[in-house]
Amino acid sequence: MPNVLLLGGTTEASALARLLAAHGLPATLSYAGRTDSPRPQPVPVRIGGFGGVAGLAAYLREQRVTHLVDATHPFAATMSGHAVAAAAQAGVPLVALTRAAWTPEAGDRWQRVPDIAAAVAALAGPPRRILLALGRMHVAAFAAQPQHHYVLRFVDPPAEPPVLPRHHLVVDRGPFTPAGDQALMTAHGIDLVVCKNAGGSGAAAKLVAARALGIPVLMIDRPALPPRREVTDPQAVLDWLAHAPSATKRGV
Ligand code: 3Y8
Ligand code: NAP
Repeated sequence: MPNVLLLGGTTEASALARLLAAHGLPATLSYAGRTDSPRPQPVPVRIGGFGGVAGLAAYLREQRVTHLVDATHPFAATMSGHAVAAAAQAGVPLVALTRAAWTPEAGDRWQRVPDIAAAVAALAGPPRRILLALGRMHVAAFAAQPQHHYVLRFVDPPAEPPVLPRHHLVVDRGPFTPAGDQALMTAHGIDLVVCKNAGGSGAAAKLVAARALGIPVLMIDRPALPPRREVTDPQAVLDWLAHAPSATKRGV
C-alpha cells in the first residue's frame, strides 16, 4: 500500500487529492501555511515548512513516505528544488504534477519578461492603471514604479497596508472567472495586466478577460526548475503510483 506525500497549493493538487481519496490510497497533502484558511481537503493535511532539504528528507524517512508528488505552483521554485534533493537523499520516487505554460493566442498582446525584477523595470514610463495579479509576496518590488495606479488582489487581508502609494486592494481567492475579471478590469479602467505564467485553469480568467478587452499583458516567465519526472494530469499520477518502485520495495 503506498503512503503518498502530496505537496499542494494548486488546483491540480486538490484534484489529485480527490482522486487519491476516491481510490482509498493513503496520502497527506502539505501546505506551507501561507493563507489563513486553506481549502479543506478529502485527505489528511499538514501545514508548515519541513525545515529545508534535511527536514523534508527526515520527514520522508520518519513518516515512511513511499511516493512524493510535487504539485506545487510553478513559481514555488524553492520547494520544488528541495523536493528533488530530499527525494534523492531519502530514496523516495518523485513525480511533479505541473501545468503547461500558457502560450499567447490570437488577439493576445503579451510582452514576456524573465522575472519579477524585469517586470518592475518594464513599468518605467508614464502613469498607467495596472492589475498587478501577483498576490502579496512581490508587491514591495513595484514600489520602484510608484507612478502607476495598481489594483492588487490578495488571498487574505494584509497585516499592514501595501507600500504602493496609489493602489486599490481586492481580497479574494481564485479560481476566478473571465466575466468577473473583465468586470474588475472595466470597473478600474485597467490598461495593463501583470501576471506570472502560472499555467492551469485557476488563474487563466484574467488572460481571457484581457484578450476580450484588448488589454496588453506583461507575462512573467517561470523560474528554472531542476530536471524531474513531470506529468500534467492527476490520473497520470495514479498510473505512476501503480508502477513506480516505492521506497520500501527498494529496501531503503
Ligand atoms: C497557500 C491554498 C485550490 C488551489 C487554488 C492555481 C489556482 C486559485 C490563482 C490572480 C492570481 C497567485 C496566488 C493564485 C491562484 C489558485 C489556487 C491560485 C494567484 C491558494 C492557497 C495558497 C496560496 C498561496 C498564494 C501565494 C500567492 C499565490 C494568490 C488555499 C489560495 C497570485 C499566484 O498571501 C500570500 O502569501 C499568498 C501567497 C503564494 C502568490 C504571492 O506571491 O502572493 N498563491 N494560494 C498554499 C500553501 O500555504 O501551501 O488557501 O486554499 C491556492 C491557489 N491560488 O486548491 O483550489 O492552482 O494556481 N494564487 C499566481 O498564479 O500568480 C492569483 O489574482 O489572478
Ligand atoms: P517556495 O518559495 O518555493 O518555498 C519556500 C518555503 O516554503 C519552502 O522552502 C518550504 O519551507 C515552504 N513550502 C513551500 N511550499 C510548501 C508546501 N506545499 N508544504 C510545506 N512547505 C512548503 O514556495 P511559495 O512560492 O511560497 O509557495 C508556497 C505555497 O503556495 C505552495 O504550496 C505553492 O504551491 C502555493 N502557491 C504558490 C504560488 C506562487 O505564486 N508562488 C501560487 C499559487 C500557490 P521549508 O524549507 O521549511 O520546508
